[in-house]
Amino acid sequence: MGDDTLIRVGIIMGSQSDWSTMKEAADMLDTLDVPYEKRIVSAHRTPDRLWDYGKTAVDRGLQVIIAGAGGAAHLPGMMASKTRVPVIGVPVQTRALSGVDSLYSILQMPRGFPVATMAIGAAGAANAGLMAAGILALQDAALAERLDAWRIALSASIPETPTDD
Ligand code: RP5
Repeated sequence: MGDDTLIRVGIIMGSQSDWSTMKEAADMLDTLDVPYEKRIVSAHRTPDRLWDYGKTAVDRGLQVIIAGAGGAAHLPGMMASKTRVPVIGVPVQTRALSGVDSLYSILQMPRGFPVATMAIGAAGAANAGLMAAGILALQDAALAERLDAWRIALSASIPETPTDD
């Protein structure tokens, strides 16, 4: 995408190791022709980067932030504490606790600083892309049409009867 493309979605993640999951969100946004940026922003390893990202998010025109992390997954919640841009949290699946640790870390926010928490893993990341598109589509008729078409195509792809194989 060109430098003059308006980026309204930020995809952030705690580690390079989260990318294989978070790529599902990016792929969904690509499918719906929604420009985005992607960054590694760790709540624990790069706290200053997290702070700067949250502090500048509104002024840079971001309208949705998709944040994925695993384990002690503080990134989505900390980002929600730093910016009023809506944060969609993706619990990355972990080896030790299968992502339930990530889920609880992201989901149980205190009153006042919400994170819209998706399912654990790849489905959650893909849904985060769809959720971000749905939010932007409220103010973007062309995107709304693309999202409607995507949803209709998905429904049409589901067979009415099961087969043996
Ligand atoms: C979290 O720790 C990241 O979000 C990642 O899911 C997890 C493991 O990170 P690495 O040790 O693979 O860098 O901060």
